[in-house]
Amino acid sequence: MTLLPKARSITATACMSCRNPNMHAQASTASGSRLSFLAWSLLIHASGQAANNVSVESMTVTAGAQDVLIGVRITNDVELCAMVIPLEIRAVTPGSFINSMALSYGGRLDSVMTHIVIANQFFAKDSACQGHRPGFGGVPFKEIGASHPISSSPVGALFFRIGFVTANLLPGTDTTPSVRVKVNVTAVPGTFEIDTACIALSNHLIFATSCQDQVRVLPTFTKGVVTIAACNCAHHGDLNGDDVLDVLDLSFLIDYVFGGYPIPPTDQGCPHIDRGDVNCHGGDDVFDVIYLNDYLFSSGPAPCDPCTCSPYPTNCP
Ligand SMILES: [Ca+2]
Ligand SMILES: [Ca+2]
Repeated sequence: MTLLPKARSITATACMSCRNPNMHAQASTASGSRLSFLAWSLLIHASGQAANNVSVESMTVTAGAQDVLIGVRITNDVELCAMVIPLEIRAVTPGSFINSMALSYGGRLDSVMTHIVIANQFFAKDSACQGHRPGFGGVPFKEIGASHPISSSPVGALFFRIGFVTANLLPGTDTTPSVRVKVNVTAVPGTFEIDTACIALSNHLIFATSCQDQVRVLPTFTKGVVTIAACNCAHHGDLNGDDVLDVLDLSFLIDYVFGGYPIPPTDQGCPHIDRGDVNCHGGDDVFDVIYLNDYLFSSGPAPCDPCTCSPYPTNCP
């Protein structure tokens, strides 16, 4: 489902008279003016290339319809008046589904940015960077979400291009992510990458060092690889960890719900959820005590499997 309005493209216009901020970026219709960066003279600032980098975090997450925050670190050894960072979020394993995304920023950018301009597009297939078709959106907000299930093709993709409107960004590197990509993944294991492989050089990374003189740096890029590990909540309800569901687990749960201690264990492969939420309604409370009691003594249903929720806990069997 598309959450963004009709197709737009980012247009970034250099401010010809000011130093800070030097660039205005605005969304315009796809039929309107093209990215003015394309018209800039390509003056590569060779001395700064090695220390200018955009690096996307790699990580392993557990499947199960959860939000994953992926850091995008920006390093610049020159003062920047503007930048454009296109990101392609591509499933490289069939079935490694991503069902929504959002972008936000922080760190050094908080003090120099006013908003993000985002335009995104998606591929039907991208095994050879083919099937690229215009997408949707171009909305200036600090955080914005886009939802498009990329499960309909063997290798799906979603393309994000982000334009930044900044005051000058002084040289430095972020110790905290300067941009976050928030991804909601479903319960299907696999791998996806955040890359620029399918993005044409004409729309590639740009660090602009002088907007007035149209000087830009082409920073290096480090892609991020996100592995989605299988969801495993097989130990749900076994609060004392002895691989048996019995009255001792009920006693454990009662102690926690009414006494606050000991805290039930949480399994690494079972995201966000400890073993005590046996009814999958979110959290541990008296209803879980009743539920587990009914299972043990009144032929009630077995503890739920949170891996079957999409998402947990609002849509569980
Ligand atoms: Ca047990
Ligand atoms: Ca519960």
